[in-house]
Amino acid sequence: MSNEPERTETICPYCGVGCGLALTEGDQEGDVQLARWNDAPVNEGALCIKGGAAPQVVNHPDRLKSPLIREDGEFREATWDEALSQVADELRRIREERGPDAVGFFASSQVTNEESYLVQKLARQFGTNNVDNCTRLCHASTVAALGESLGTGAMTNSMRDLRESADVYWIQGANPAENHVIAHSQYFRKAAQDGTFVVQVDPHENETTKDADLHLRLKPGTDIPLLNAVLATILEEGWHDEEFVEERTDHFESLEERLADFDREQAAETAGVSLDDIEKAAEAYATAENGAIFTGMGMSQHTCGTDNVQNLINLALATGNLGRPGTGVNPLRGQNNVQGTCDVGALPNLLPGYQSVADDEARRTVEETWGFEVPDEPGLTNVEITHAAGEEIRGLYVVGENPVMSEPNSSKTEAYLQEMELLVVQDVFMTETAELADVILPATSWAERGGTVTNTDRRVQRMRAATRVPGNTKHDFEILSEMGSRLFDHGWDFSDPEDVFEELREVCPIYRGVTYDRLGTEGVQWPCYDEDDEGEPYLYAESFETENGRGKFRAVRHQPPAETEDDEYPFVLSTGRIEQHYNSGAMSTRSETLIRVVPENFVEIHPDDAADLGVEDGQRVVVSSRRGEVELKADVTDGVKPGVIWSTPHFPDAPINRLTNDALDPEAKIPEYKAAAGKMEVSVEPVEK
Ligand SMILES: Nc1nc2c(c(=O)[nH]1)N[C@H]1C(S)=C(S)[C@@H](COP(=O)(O)OP(=O)(O)OC[C@H]3O[C@@H](n4cnc5c(=O)[nH]c(N)nc54)[C@H](O)[C@@H]3O)O[C@H]1N2
Ligand SMILES: Nc1nc2c(c(=O)[nH]1)N[C@H]1C(S)=C(S)[C@@H](COP(=O)(O)OP(=O)(O)OC[C@H]3O[C@@H](n4cnc5c(=O)[nH]c(N)nc54)[C@H](O)[C@@H]3O)O[C@H]1N2
Ligand code: SF4
Ligand SMILES: [Mo]
Repeated sequence: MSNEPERTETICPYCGVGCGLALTEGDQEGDVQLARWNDAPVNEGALCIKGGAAPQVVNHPDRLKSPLIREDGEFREATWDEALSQVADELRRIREERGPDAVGFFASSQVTNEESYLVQKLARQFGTNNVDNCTRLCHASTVAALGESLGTGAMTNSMRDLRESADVYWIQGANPAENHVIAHSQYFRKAAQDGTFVVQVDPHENETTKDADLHLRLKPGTDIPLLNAVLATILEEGWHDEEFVEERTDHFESLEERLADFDREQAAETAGVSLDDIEKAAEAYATAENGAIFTGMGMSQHTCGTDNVQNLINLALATGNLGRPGTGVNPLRGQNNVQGTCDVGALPNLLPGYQSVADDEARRTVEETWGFEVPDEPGLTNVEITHAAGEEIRGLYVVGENPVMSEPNSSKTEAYLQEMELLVVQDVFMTETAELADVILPATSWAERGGTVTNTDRRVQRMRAATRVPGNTKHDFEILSEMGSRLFDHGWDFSDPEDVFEELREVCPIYRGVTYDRLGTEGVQWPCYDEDDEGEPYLYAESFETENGRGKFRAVRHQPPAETEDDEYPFVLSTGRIEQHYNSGAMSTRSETLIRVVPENFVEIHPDDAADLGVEDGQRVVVSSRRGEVELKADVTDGVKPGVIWSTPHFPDAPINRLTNDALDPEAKIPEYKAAAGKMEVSVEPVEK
């Protein structure tokens, strides 16, 4: 290593696995090349195609290089002083005219803990709890259910113990082989090869299916009846763990009552899965020594998302599969720092460390450090903020999110954002959202700044700057500090990210024992309450983090999606991810490698349905819903269930969110991306292959 002094170890900017990689600076300023970091704690040098291609987007010609201000409908370059002053003046004007709750703030899961911490501090010092992040579109329902029933909205276990100690994996609505590629290849697939029995509950056939010993291909949106049939089987056979239920849980009777006389045949039929397979899956999980549950967007992104995840918690509690290595309920978190962005309080109802804004004592302790009063009413969520544009909400400050592409029913999102009196976008690229902004603040990218990020198994790790792309950009940390200093007379005098982290530790109990020095190369897994605390690879060994320390059952019942198929829109339209692209495509579609491998969006349809419609593989089709239409390439495959059509949110030139439904889960306010009613029609000539 000593002969490569310029090697900088940092963390991949894409997904929440948190793989370490190294960068070296190229001949030209701003260019970086990939180098291996073979003892990186999570991945030991292995990277997926996205991680390997990540350096390509650092010095991309599309990078924003100067602050921009909209004047007479056109953007013009501005100085930082002009741009920051304009934003601060407008924010103040809106607050004077309509109060602080007329402004919303979106924090980013693509920036560091320190930076998202500053976004939520900016919002709260401004006087509002209207601050949220992409987790609302992602695992909001999971965080809500886990928080309520177990106490903490995070993975209960870690990749390492899940690889070493689990006898059964129950993977429902998650596709780790494509979306958490290195967690899968380095940990979960190895376990499967060594004999861990894999149950997959997913309508779709995908890379994860290659490991599945049993694949329950349910109809989208029928997870509750399927799991109720699993639970009813377990209770009937006496496979539940009575001792665990008695000693560590409350409200088991709610489950017994709901499942007494439960019609399992009917539930299996609703789900479109054989009862025999359901019973086999129930037996495998309930009789295993250690069973681990994985959950993802297929569960969370429904109007019944919170209840979906609650039913998985019911399953783990009933069988005593919590509090040991190789067990638990494990949401694989999405973006590189979505876990951290939630941990540091960029949420409308929660302060740093998941303390409720309504909790007087928690508010008092943070107020002491911050020196200002925090509002005690939860704020609006991000989709609620967008939808209140021009009415309750007049200004929006977006850091590192692309809601025009990522929120549901996006033609409406675009129209709403145009109603804002002030739209500020702080990003690295001119995104579809930035196009609508009044002021654009150009940030440095992942390879150009330092700080900490927290991965899916709660591991806080350091990111480090390897280069600086030429141009007039600033770190998110600097932009936010300068904005804070313009708006407020105290609390924004930070010299560097570590300075911010020191303040974060004071107000965030689960991070209190973490210091930059302690992070070293291994990082630290929270909760870490003091400097002698080594952190926790798995949670709840002794008790849960609920008020009385006991886990909570809550029985749930089937609720169909908000919009179901009918004569006019006969398909279930579902959306999800592919290995080679990432979220709104802002970064991945700018990577030469990734766009070469998968150049455009597509829609999957089952061969029987394609034959009925006269659609051939590769043909251009128009897919539509009650909200809009998009032209796509048809991919005829039996990987998709009959009656379902499936596409991705990754491509700006074929934005599937024009079609998705903006109905929300009533509790977690997450949109139903996984089920809408759609139709398909043949469009123009077949495309060249
Ligand atoms: N390659 C890649 N990796 C990524 C991302 C990316 O864009 N690309 N994004 C990151 C982010 S932000 C996130 S949140 C994670 C998400 O990672 P995942 O949770 O794996 O995300 P999805 O692919 O959206 O959906 C997961 C699975 O849910 C299934 N599903 C759909 N509807 C239902 C249903 O009703 N019931 C059940 N049981 N299953 C259903 C889908 O078929 C799919 O296999 O990935 C992260 N990693
Ligand atoms: N149909 C459908 N829609 C979905 C989903 C789905 O499954 N189906 N999934 C949902 C989920 S799980 C998620 S998480 C959301 C994601 O939604 P978004 O968070 O809106 O999408 P991203 O593309 O990840 O946007 C990240 C933005 O951050 C910018 N960025 C990158 N690095 C930096 C940086 O260092 N500083 C700053 N300031 N900006 C930076 C990127 O350029 C990009 O514009 O999409 C949701 N939308
Ligand atoms: S698995 Fe995730 S963190 Fe690891 S290299 Fe791939 S995208 Fe990056
Ligand atoms: Mo996500």
